[in-house]
Amino acid sequence: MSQTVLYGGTFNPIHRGHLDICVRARQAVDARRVLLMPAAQPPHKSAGWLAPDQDRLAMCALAAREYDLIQVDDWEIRRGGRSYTVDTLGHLAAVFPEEELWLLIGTDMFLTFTQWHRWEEIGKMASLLVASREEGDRERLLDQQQKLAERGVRSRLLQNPPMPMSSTQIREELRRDGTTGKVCPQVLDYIREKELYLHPPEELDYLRRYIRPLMTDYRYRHSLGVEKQAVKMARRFGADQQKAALAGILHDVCKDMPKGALLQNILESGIINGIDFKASPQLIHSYAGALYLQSHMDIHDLEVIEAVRYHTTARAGMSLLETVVYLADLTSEDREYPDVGEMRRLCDTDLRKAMIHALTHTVKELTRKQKPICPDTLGACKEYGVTIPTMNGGVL
Ligand code: DGI
Ligand code: FE
Ligand code: FE
Repeated sequence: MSQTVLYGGTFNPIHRGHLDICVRARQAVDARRVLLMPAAQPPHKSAGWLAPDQDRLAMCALAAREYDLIQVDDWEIRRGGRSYTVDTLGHLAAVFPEEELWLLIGTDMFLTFTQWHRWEEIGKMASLLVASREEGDRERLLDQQQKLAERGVRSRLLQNPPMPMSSTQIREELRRDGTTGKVCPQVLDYIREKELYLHPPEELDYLRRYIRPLMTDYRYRHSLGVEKQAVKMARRFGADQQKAALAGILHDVCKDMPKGALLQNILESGIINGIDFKASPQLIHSYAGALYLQSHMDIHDLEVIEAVRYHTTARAGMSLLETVVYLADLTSEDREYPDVGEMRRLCDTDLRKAMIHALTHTVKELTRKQKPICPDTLGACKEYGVTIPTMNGGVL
């Protein structure tokens, strides 16, 4: 039987230490391949930037180019949400039925292995290969190895020198110095070309460049239009202009991303919103966008996050910023519909009338298309006294 090693992580970014461990793992078990499996974004807050999935994949591929044995696998990223190791191994067992599988993990993971989701099954599907981070933990590792062996989990400890680098430190170094020696040159080139990790999240000029490759030409133009309109309205009605710009640029950041993975993130985030996203897939991007700001972009300002979350549906009790972003989305310069002129005029003069006009139009459209109206939109309608027509022409 030949040997395959699975090495998962966020690889944010992949660095020389990761590659060194791959080589050692390969040597230790004479593996045919090491599979680098970048993890999808977990749907919760992160500290610092998490580079877009496609960039983390691309950096792994660039780093792996130098090594015949390393292959990059995008399975977890395509799937989205949190991937349990037991599922990933199940997938690999199906793809490589003839292979003996090894799971490459660090010390911390090894010491807490029995807290992992369905760890016994993991132990049946793969043996553990343990790379230690620090010196002096050998005894504890041997002890754990013994305990796990008694419970049927095989493991092997790598003889590796301590790994004196972490992706967190590398990101800090990049922000501070604009460079680092801890990633390979082709990865560094990529980071600098894409300006990953280099900017603080409130730098508007950078954010405009950041969203560009994540969306279509049309969506990009629209996003800049919404930014402009949101800032104009914020100035007029006394909302925070910086926050309006942020939310405006980013409100559709997830609009052109694959919906399956986005939905997976929403479902796992624990947000209860009473929306049937399968029936209303056009609502996914705003909820997913709010999560994305927190998980990828180091943005934790709740006002901005809520403005993104409710930009499609509105809700009862909207803040001024939420109202501005919701209306700016409907009146940016790229929008064309018969009474857009009237909507723009109301957005210049009277937010309340503008909301009534917008909600009336939305519920009419949704009713005509026989689409469900979500609870938040109903809440906003109730607050503004907008009646809901029913299919047969009456009101709800
Ligand atoms: O993302 P944009 O195209 O810029 O605009 P948006 O985020 O406002 O999305 C507009 C879509 O969302 C449009 O197709 C109408 C739909 N929508 C808004 N409120 C509701 C809704 N769809 C359903 N099913 N239920 C709602 O309450
Ligand atoms: Fe939108
Ligand atoms: Fe939009």
